[in-house]
Amino acid sequence: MLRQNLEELRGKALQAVRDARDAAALETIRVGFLGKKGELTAILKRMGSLSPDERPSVGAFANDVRAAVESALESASGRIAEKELERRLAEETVDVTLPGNPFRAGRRHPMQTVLDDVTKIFLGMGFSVAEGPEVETTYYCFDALNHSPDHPARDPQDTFYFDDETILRTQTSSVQIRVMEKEKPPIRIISPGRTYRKDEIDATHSAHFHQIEGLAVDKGITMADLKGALHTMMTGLYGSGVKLRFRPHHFPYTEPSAEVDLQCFACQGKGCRMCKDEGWIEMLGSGMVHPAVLERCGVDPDVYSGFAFGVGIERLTLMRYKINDMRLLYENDVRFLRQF
Ligand code: 2NL
Repeated sequence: MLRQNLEELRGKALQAVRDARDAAALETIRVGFLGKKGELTAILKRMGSLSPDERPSVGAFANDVRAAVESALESASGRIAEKELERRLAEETVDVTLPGNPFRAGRRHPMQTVLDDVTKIFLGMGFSVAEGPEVETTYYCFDALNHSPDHPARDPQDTFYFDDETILRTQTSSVQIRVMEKEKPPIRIISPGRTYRKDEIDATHSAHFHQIEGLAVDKGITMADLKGALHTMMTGLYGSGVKLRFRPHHFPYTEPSAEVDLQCFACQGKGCRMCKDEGWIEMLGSGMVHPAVLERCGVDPDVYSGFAFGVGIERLTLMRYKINDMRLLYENDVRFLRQF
């Protein structure tokens, strides 16, 4: 009777294993037949009703049945895993011969190229790069730079104010003031960065632009050092033939002050449309650091002197690549940027 039950159980279990299609179905079969509350256990519980001489052979047969079902489950599980793998391989095949998705590489912005070049040129002359905050106090932008209390640059019409003494910096001189306050000469730094002015936007103006200022303070610095440094910069950017002209000017923070013109590369100074018949193109402002500025930063003007300059990166870039509208530098149209 029990033997017959066991044979039926084996037949049912093996058939179920053959019909199983996935791992979950196999697990259900295992639990249903071999588990603690499974059919085999239920049959074994009835072994007590057998006579002692029947028990060993039925017990052995029960073990055979368990082993047969277990081995069937095991090989079925291998078969199902293999099928699953085959299915996934077929379904997830990658055709490595298909062309890839085209990847559009970007380009270094021409202003970044110019900044990198200028930086390299000045690093070569022993300068280092100093950076500072774009949100500045009126002290670092105006007072420390010797601007009189009624200087027009302080006008809220021209400068972005947050409150009476907090503004967006109008030039990166503020960075250099901070360095002079903290460090003792010799000082040789350039400070590149964003600057802000309330300008109407057109081909040559923007409300934010990029500047590089340079500062050298040491014993015995003269205007000859300024000329040499600027000549080295312009030669590095525009080639060995460049001619510079220093024209007297006025800034509150330098004395003497000079604006620096580059001889027009389009007409070699003869006068053309590019230079508006001037023969020269205005490039930057410069001068010898005003003694009052040195003094306010704790640098003794009787011992030290310094030169400084400020130049727009936009201007340098437009000239270098012969671009006629500054707005092109801000639009980030890749068709434009790809040319450089
Ligand atoms: C321009 C050109 C200039 C400076 C910037 C400077 C910085 C310190 C002291 C003295 Cl800490 N000068 N920078 C000098 C001359 C010109 O910028 O066109 N500015 C309106």
